[in-house]
Amino acid sequence: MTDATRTLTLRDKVFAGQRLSFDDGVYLDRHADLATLGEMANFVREAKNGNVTYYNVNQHLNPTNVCVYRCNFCAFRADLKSDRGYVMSDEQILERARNATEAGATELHIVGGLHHQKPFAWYKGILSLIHGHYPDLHLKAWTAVEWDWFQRLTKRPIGDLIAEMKDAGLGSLPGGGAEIFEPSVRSQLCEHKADGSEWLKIHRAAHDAGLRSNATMLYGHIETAEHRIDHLLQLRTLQDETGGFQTMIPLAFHPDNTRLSHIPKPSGIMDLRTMAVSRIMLDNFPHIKAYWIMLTMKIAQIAQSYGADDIDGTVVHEKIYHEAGSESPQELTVADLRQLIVEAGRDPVERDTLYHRVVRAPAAPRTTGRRLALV
Ligand code: V47
Ligand code: SF4
Repeated sequence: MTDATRTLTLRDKVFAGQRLSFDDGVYLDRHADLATLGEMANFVREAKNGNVTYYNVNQHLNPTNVCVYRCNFCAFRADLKSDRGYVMSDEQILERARNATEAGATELHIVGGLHHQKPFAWYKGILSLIHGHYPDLHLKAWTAVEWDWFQRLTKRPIGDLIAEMKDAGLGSLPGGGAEIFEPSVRSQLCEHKADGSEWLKIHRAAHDAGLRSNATMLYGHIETAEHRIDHLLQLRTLQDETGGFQTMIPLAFHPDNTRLSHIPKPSGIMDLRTMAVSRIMLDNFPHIKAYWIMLTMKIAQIAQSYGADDIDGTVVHEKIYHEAGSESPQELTVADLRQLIVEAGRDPVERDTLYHRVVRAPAAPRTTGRRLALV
């Protein structure tokens, strides 16, 4: 069979709603032409989400960058004694939560380093503090790597830790820390932190506790097509079991200031191909996100025709990608986000973290208005 014939056979399968296998996925990733990949991904995207592209009004909070681990792709972390290291005080954290609330944010995305000297109670206290003052702010907190660290610190089962954090105000889990599950790649990227099976175990536990979570895949470094498809299929298998994932976010590697700075950034074509393949393979994920900070605003616009139906949010205090050379702005206004979506020919819809539509009063400070209701 020629490349063109095999691609068309796979296209027929996708258009007939059939699931693609590992071999199909590797074939598409390696050989399919970009136009047909886009057509297939767009078909799945429109079948699931119509012409809508979602965004949210959110902010990021990274309470510390001090980290016991030394992931080779990370430009964010700092050593305990480093001049770059910081730990936010309760007052600073509360000030950020207040600013976010005043700016109309519905979500705080809270992740950071694994501090050598901070106990589980410190991480839990951050959620209690914010939730006590701003109970309407959804707290999407701690990557699976952080949850694994909490287990190591406390020697307690993950279900108990999740239940305690839920009581403190936890709303959902972000998708970070997944990188590439395949052990030989993972050991070269981040040798000591939670492995792929632990990452999946923690998300399963969150879903079992009634929480929703996201998933990510870090691409464009030392991995191959086989590693990417294996990663996606492990996510698809867990989603078949639990249905707890909301969004998959393919994350393009940014090499600046990392130990892998000799590797070039993935190209725009690779960004679009990975977005499309993620959308096609993850037939049971409701949403695929084009995270504009990581992709650039231009690629985030085009990605909406390659499977993405979400572009993340206003963000404001992003550090992980900006330390690694992201040239995207630090913040977009709601008007910017909506224009980015409208120009791509899609209908912008504000969502909250759990994909309820947010309805706002027309006149408003800073964003588009005070939140009235979730529908
Ligand atoms: O876990 C770190 C990645 C992740 C680099 O759940 C890097 O809605 C590229 O997970 N180049 C954190 N990637 C970000 C993340 C995320 C972002 C937006 C939305 C959501 C969500 C989750 O960023 C890390 C790691 O995989 N990362 N350093 C780097 N130099
Ligand atoms: Fe630490 Fe996370 Fe950076 Fe790894 S990616 S070094 S766990 S902050």
